[in-house]
Amino acid sequence: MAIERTFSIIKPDAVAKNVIGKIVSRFESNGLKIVEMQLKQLSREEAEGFYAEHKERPFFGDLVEFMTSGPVVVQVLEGENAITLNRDLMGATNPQEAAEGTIRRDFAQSIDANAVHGSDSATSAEREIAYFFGK
Ligand code: RTP
Ligand code: MG
Repeated sequence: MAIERTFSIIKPDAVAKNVIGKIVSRFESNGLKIVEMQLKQLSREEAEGFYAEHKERPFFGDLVEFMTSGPVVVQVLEGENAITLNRDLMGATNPQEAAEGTIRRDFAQSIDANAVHGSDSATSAEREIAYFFGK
């Protein structure tokens, strides 16, 4: 299995709840290494550009509003099968549908405030890492 990199965001709800450490612990104890990390306030332009694929969706405005409502942690995770492993650790987009033991089940309250973002493919990971951290 190849070593991969994926992009992750700890969203404003989880930062506000003081669970950055608990979420990072989930990554580390499952074999993912933090290779880049920054606490930052996203601007509207940064959030809109990041979620450009959802521009036409009805929830886009709320999503951008939420992602700029407070600081986030942007990070790059590295490990075997990192992209799929991170998605598995996160759980379903809607925390009510997320499996037991997943980050969203344990720390998220709603489909909007759902604690974490993770790249959904190798192509997305490459774009998202470059978007925040350059090459
Ligand atoms: P993410 O991109 O944040 O990792 O989440 P995801 O892949 O699980 O979900 P995605 O379909 O990419 O949607 C991005 C974010 O938009 C919000 N969303 N709201 N109200 C809705 O129906 C709805 N659908 C999606 C969620 O916060 C989701 O994480
Ligand atoms: Mg997504």
